[in-house]
Amino acid sequence: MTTETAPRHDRRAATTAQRRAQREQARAAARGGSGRARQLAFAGIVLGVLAIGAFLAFGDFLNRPATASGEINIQSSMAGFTPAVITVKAGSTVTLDWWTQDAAIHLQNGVHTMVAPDLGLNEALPAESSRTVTWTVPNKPGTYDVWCESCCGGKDSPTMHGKIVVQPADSAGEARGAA
Ligand SMILES: [Cu+2]
Repeated sequence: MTTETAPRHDRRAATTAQRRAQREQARAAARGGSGRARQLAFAGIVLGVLAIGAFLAFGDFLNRPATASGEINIQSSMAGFTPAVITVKAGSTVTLDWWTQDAAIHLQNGVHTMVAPDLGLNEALPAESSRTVTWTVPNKPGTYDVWCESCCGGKDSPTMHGKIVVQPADSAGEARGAA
């Protein structure tokens, strides 16, 4: 009799120990799981930071050429050129997206013009129209007057005057970067 109770007690003790071990294992597995979740969360944060950094770097890269080359939208009206100041890079080829809503009756010869003799610009824009002017900027850094000769008082009118800033060929990006 006593020989049988002892093993039964041992078995019960063994079962209790097994259950305890299983619980420990389960707990360890749960800890391991949350550890992996933390690692994933950390990796996600790292990727997010990298993505934001890349976006900022790329966004800045996109902004740079917009001021100095490529396509520039310009409106002519009785109020003048909008924008009144454009900035371009010496030696670059620029597309001027030039448009007006003014009717022919208001315009001498039915056109606005864009004249900047020092920069090789002498273009006409018919009333209520748009056109593109492909212009290769001379390699002459500086600030130049541009005006409309056909109306609004011509060259002597302060209204129909704009400025074209020609930046040295390779300084624009650095200047922006330093600012
Ligand atoms: Cu004009």
